[in-house]
Amino acid sequence: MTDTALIVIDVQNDFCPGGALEVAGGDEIVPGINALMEDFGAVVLTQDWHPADHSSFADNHDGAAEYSVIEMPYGPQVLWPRHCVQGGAGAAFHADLRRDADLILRKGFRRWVDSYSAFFENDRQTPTGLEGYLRTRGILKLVMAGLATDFCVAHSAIDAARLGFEVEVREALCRAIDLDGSLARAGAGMRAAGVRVT
Ligand code: VGL
Ligand code: ZN
Repeated sequence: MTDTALIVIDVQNDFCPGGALEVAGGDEIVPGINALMEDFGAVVLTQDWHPADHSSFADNHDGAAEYSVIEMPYGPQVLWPRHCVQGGAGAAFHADLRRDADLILRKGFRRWVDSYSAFFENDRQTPTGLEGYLRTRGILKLVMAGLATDFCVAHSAIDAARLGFEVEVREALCRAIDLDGSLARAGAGMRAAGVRVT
């Protein structure tokens, strides 16, 4: 499968049980993802990577509640608990995740814009560079797994499908946050974009 890349989304300590933004069962997907890494022409790990003053953190907005939604210039933005701070233990990959990937792509490092997708920041316009990397490697198809299904996985999958990649999301190797129906919306959005959810 030299034309197919595995994209492993945000399998980091803060998204695993005990982390700052823990996703139920987030650690359970690690062995399956490790086993999957054998079969691909390229393996990419993404890493949510925020500066301490990042605008997606509720505690950087006076009096704002965690999980409330504010209007940013680029649209609505959930205010998250502080998570995946650059260089911190929470931003590190789960200890058992294989690191022998071809590329580690960091995202969410600009203070004023969050980045759920591995391809574009939340303004939907600023590219991360991943598209160019994959195309110059001859990649046409993507398989995705990781955390969280309804945020970073779904946004990455939908953007990739829009860019013309053939995209499959391995649902059993993802876990969701499920905030106010976000998982159902993400599933519908992925299917509408032509993503195969298997
Ligand atoms: C994520 C919320 C905030 C994710 C990242 O990886 O799905 N969710 N930052
Ligand atoms: Zn984040």
